Amino acid sequence: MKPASSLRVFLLLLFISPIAQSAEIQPRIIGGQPADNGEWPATVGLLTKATVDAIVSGTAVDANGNIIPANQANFFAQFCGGSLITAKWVLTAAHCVDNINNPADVLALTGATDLLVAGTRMVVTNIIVHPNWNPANNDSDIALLELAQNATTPAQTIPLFVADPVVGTTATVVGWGARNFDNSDPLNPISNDFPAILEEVEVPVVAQSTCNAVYGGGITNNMICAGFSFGTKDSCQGDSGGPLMALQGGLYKQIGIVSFGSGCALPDAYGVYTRVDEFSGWVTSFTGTTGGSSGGGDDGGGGAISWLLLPLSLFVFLRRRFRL
Ligand code: 4AZ
Repeated sequence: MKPASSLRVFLLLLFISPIAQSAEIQPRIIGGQPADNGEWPATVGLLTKATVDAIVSGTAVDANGNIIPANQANFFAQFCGGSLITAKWVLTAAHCVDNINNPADVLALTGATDLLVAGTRMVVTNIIVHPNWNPANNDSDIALLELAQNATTPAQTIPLFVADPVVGTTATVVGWGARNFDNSDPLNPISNDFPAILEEVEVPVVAQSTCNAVYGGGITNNMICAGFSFGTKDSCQGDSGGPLMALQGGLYKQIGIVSFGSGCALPDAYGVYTRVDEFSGWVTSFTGTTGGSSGGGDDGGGGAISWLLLPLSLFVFLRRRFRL
């Protein structure tokens, strides 16, 4: 549940050392793989602005006293995920932003797949945490961030599911979160293996009763679980706030928001997500839409980028479909 940015300080050492280069063969995130460039264009990275500023201004040094290059700012500042549901509104988890008093302290990175290469850092003007967010049981783990400007190409919006997804639906979760979880080291289960390139993994939607059986009845109607009884594929720390998505009518729509879990990718402990269709009324009250290219409100820009990206989406879809 804790943002991962502090762990990245340790990662820094690994990242710059020659050992880190040979560690490139490390297993990919909890059962996933790197996304193709531009494959999940609605995905947002939440950045700690102070970290970005320090690195960009050339005043941040690593443990050896070397100045951290500016192109690593997004990588070290990223602490959570999110998704663009209109060009102006980012959906994320309440637990990602409930401790941020000033929206100016966070930036929303749009249009990025590789944190070291591209993306646009957007100013956040407003953080709206759901009034029913309950950190004690993780209920209503949902928040909206308003951007100062509309996100533009190559960023794209994603619509929300407005009805419960069918159990067994194959869903994809993406994020820049931890790629390893080592339960044999309970004091330090999260390795410092964070990717620069967005990772993706497919997990099936799990029945509420199945999930409640392993979480002792703690799964509310505002939550949805995904994963395998035997674990192996999951979201993890740093992925929080990011989208769980599935195809509906040939379009990817968002089912859930990465929220919590008992560890990551462990047997009998599914990933738990905020069930976004329970919040369509709340979302619409701010954004005027449940996202994507339809609807009103601030969505004009979102629609425009969606149309512009149609050929790219088609290309990516065909590549994925036929493994070109
Ligand atoms: C976390 O700590 C976290 N396996 C996020 C997702 C999951 C577990 C932990 C799901 O932010």
